[in-house]
Amino acid sequence: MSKPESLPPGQRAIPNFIIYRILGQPEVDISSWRLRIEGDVGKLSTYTYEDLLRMTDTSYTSDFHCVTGWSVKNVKWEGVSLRRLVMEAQPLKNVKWVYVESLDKYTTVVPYEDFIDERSLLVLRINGRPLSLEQGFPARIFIPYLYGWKSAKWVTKIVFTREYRDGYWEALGYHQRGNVWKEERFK
Ligand SMILES: Nc1nc2c(c(=O)[nH]1)N[C@H]1C(S)=C(S)[C@@H](COP(=O)(O)O)O[C@H]1N2
Ligand SMILES: [Mo]
Repeated sequence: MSKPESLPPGQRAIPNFIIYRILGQPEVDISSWRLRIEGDVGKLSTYTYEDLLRMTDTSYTSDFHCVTGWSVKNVKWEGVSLRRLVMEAQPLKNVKWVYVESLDKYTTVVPYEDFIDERSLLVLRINGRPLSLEQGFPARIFIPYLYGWKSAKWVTKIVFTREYRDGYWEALGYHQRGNVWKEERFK
């Protein structure tokens, strides 16, 4: 383990997030918004924002790292443990990848074993407040040791699969996993 104050290789700290919305800012209607769990699972499930708020079970402070080289230190993240959502869905034994889709059509892919890491989170609140619209309201993914492009904002769908499929940045050459400590920036 590295010292708590140290950053991963090739990263520098900046005070605030740089907001990215490569496919534009989607409009969110919270009454019709749903999170759907699909693919190779025993149980398809759908959650409303209210459901997820009630399921909030995790809160911790961790740094955020964008592959372009900036990091924001000591961000407080709160939300629902992804492992818990996964266990409710009962994925089939041979699932290897998790494909995430967002309201703006952004997509990304995460190895199943990282998705079920105990720190992996469906984030509902940052720094003590509900996610802002620009930071992914109502929900975004956060996996502390993967680069920020895996942290899909405005998430609507989580799909468990056996077969690897590129998401938006992976199709442009970015890494299948994206571990920040191993500098897995490109394929
Ligand atoms: N839907 C969506 N999610 C996204 C992105 C995006 O453009 N659209 N950009 C990704 C990238 S590259 C990074 S570094 C982070 C940035 O998070 P922020 O906008 O909260 O700073 O969001 C990630 N999630
Ligand atoms: Mo990024």
